[in-house]
Amino acid sequence: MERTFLMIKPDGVQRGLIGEIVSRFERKGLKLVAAKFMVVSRELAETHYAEHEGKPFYEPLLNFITAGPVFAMVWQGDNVIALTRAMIGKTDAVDAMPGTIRSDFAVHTNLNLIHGSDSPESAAREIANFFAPEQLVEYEHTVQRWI
Ligand code: IDP
Repeated sequence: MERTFLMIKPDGVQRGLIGEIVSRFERKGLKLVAAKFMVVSRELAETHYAEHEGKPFYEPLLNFITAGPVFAMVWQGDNVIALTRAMIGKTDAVDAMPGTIRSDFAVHTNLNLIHGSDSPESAAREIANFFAPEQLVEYEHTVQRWI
């Protein structure tokens, strides 16, 4: 069973979209494993976005992700990484398919509401950056056999 790290960014929190976005993943049948409402420190932002260091949007991206609270989550399910990336949509809202989170609610590339891990390796790294192992809750998701 695969896990992914999803984070509603400060724009999603400020726009009151936590419930809407979480609801989409719940209705999909994915299993919530951990969640945390928090402000990302500069240090954590640098770690999380290390792959973008040196790019023109790097500094604005750090300023944005630390500008207000985020809603960090871990979700679990078969193919959860590919499924949630598909539900989130392309980075630029202009290219995102209608029905995706970014197409439905975002306008700009830099204010694109949500982060989702793009591979099992980045998911493992990002989950470990944001959550201690004991914060991942183990429980039976009783509807799983119907999904
Ligand atoms: P993703 O979030 O769709 O996986 P990445 O390429 O990993 O996209 O980029 C991480 C984040 O950096 C994006 O979600 C977006 O907020 C920001 N970003 C990426 N490319 C640009 C850009 O060209 N201009 C401004 N911000 C960007």
